[in-house]
Amino acid sequence: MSDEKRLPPGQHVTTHFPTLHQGPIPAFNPATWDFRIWGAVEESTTWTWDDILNLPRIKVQLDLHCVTTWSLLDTSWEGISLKQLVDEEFVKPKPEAKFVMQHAEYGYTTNLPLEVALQPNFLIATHFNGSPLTPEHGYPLRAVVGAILGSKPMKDVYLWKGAKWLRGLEFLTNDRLGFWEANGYHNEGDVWKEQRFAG
Ligand SMILES: Nc1nc2c(c(=O)[nH]1)N[C@H]1C(S)=C(S)[C@@H](COP(=O)(O)O)O[C@H]1N2
Ligand SMILES: [Mo]
Repeated sequence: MSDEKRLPPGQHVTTHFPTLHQGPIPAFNPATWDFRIWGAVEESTTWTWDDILNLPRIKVQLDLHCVTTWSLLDTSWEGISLKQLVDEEFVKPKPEAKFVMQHAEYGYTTNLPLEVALQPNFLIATHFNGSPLTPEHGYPLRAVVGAILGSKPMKDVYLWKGAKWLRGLEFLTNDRLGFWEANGYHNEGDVWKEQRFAG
């Protein structure tokens, strides 16, 4: 596929990986860090960092599209697939669970339909391009969402819908707005429809 076709409307290719976030970069202490799963699930769970390291892992290649118009192509990620966690019953959403809220350090949140978070282009990542995440890109754990080159059609959303310094997932029966979604960004954020800002 030509780069042109890979590039959603209004985007341009960048070759470095910019960093974008509100507030400071949090410190990581594996002794106190935890990861919570709660809300519309059969059992709430709290995982330690060791528990996270023992979950099944996959690799995925993504084109990242930031709402501020840069796109970074062919990025390699390694981490945990939410779909796999659900399929293998590490996480059991209730039938009425329809949305997922990502909760990160310092209160950053972002919401997605559960069906999007279960796609192969959504990953709970520990590694970027073969190395552990750097602090500014979300170490130790972040969600990342992008486009998979040549995949079957699926929803591709802007990168703000992947929370860095992720600390938990809350399953929701009704949609709620995350940080940017409540501050003027589009709730769906489809990169091909250029859903940058709320109407
Ligand atoms: N915790 C947290 N995650 C966040 C943000 C943030 O402010 N805090 N910013 C989002 C936005 S707007 C973007 S574009 C991406 C940027 O990821 P990067 O800094 O790794 O490029 O992180 C997203 N995840
Ligand atoms: Mo962003």
